[in-house]
Formats: sequence, C-alpha cells, structure tokens
Amino acid sequence: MNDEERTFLMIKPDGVLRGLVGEVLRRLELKGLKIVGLKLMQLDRETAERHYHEHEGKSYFEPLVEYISSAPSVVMVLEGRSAISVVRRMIGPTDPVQADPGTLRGDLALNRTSVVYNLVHASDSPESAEKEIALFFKPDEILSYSLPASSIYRK
Ligand code: 3AN
Repeated sequence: MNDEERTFLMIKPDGVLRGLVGEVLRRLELKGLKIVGLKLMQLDRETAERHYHEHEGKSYFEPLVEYISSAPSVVMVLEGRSAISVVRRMIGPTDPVQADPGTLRGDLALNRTSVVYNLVHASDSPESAEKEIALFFKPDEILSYSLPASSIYRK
C-alpha cells in the first residue's frame, strides 16, 4: 500500500500535567496508528520558537512559546495510512470550543482562559510533518518494525 505516511504529534504540557498521556496514546493505538518514535522532553526556548515560527508576530506568540517550554511534552512519530489527515481529524480543530465530541480536543480540552492550552499538536501537511519530525527526532530515534496484526489488514 503506498498511502503510508508519517506524522508528528505532541502532547503539550497541559496534557502531560493533567495525566492524559495514556488516554491520548490509547486512542492513537486503538485507531491502528503505529508509534515509531516516542519521548518525553521539555522544549527549550529555541526549539519552541522554531516549532511555532509561523506564528511569530501574533499576539499569542510569546505566551505560546513560554507555555510550551514551561513543562514536559510527549513527542511522537506515528505511521499509518493517510496518517497526517487521519490524526488531524482525530485531534479536532485548534479551538477546543469548536472541536466535536469524539475528537481529542472535543473530549479532553476546554480551557477557560486561552486557545493556547489545546492539549495536542499534530502536523497539518506532508511538508510540516517532515520539518517537525526532523526538529524533534534524530533518524536513529525512529524505529522500523511490523505490527503483528498488519497482515490481517493487508491480505
Ligand atoms: P493547530 O495546533 O490546530 O495546528 P495552529 O498551527 O493554527 O493550530 O496554531 C498553533 C498553536 O497556536 C495552537 N495549537 C494554539 O496553541 C496557538 N494558537 C493558534 N491560534 C491561536 C489564537 N487565536 N489564540 C491563542 N493561541 C492560538
């Protein structure tokens, strides 16, 4: 099958501090996404600024960079068919108020103060997936293996 993609997902500090790492991973695994890279890390300021460089100049840029580097995040690389669009639909829109039940943000995020605290981030295009994976992972931190059940789906 040639629609296999890799995407990048981050459980932001609000997800880690609220103890939602397991719940987010559970949903991604249940969907059949393969975790090929995974680590807990606290972003330094430079990495946070590089990750959000497209938002530079926006009023929320400084609070966003400060927040994302304030506590640990969990970063991962996921693999699967059309993984980029599948994971974007699983997380729901940027503003948790707009996110439908059933999505990660729709079920698990509703911050009263700011859209900044929206639980997760996921790549929105093949270009951003490539850039974000390279920003957070060295090539040898991404592993290659087969899921036992994959032969059932591929036959
Ligand atoms: P997404 O995370 O859904 O890809 P982006 O890339 O538009 O959304 O925004 C990146 C991050 O910037 C969001 N996750 C959110 O934390 C923050 N952000 C975006 N728009 C706003 C806004 N209007 N006010 C506050 N924070 C925002």
